[in-house]
Amino acid sequence: MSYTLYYSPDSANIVIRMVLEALAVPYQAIEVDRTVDGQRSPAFLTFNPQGLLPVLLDPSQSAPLFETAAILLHLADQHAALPEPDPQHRGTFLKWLFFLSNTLHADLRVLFYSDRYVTDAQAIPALRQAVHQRVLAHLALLDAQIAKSAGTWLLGEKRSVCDYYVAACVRWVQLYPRGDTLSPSDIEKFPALLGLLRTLEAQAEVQKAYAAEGIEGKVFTKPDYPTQAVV
Ligand SMILES: N[C@@H](CCC(=O)N[C@@H](CS)C(=O)NCC(=O)O)C(=O)O
Repeated sequence: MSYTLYYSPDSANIVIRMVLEALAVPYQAIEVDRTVDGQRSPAFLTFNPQGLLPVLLDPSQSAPLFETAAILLHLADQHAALPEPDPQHRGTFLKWLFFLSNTLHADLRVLFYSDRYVTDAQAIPALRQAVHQRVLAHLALLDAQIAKSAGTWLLGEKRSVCDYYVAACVRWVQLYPRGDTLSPSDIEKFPALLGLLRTLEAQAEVQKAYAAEGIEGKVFTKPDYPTQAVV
């Protein structure tokens, strides 16, 4: 059995790719261009009617998977890993995964696609300023949770799909939208979160996943743009 991941460099697919690498499961990756010929093509819309990346094909499933958190939850469950099943801590896993998806990541989309959230482009700088404050508040919550839960991973001693998701979000908010981002010094205000990012960016699966999308170096704490255009 082999998964198929549809991707564009540094898009949300990178979270799934890191997890596939961490699980050491076979997968093929198919690049999709970010235009009407790619992501908005009739063929791609049959995979995800929203026209968004990522999409994962799992031969065991009746339909393609979309939505980053849904794919992460599916992979964690299918492989009984990241985190290993633990009924007592299932609720903690779910609540942070959903927080990342419907609060942090959703706010990042307002930053990246601001023109879709205003009727007057002049409103964009103020909107982004407000969303940056929200994102900083979200990062403070995550920092406190990491510090509380033994200081390494979001859920405590066990690494989970949530850690890869957090790290990618923190990377993106330092890079996108170009010219209007948080800076590494903003992230340094959150020592436990910074520790997680440093630990994670040194992991082989993370370096392998990013290298496959043309991205190298300290991908979370000193992020740089991929060689190809994104977002
Ligand atoms: N809620 C979606 C958001 C995914 C998302 O924002 N994907 C971006 C790439 S990082 C995308 O496809 N953007 C194109 C668009 O919004 O038109 C998820 O969690 O998968």
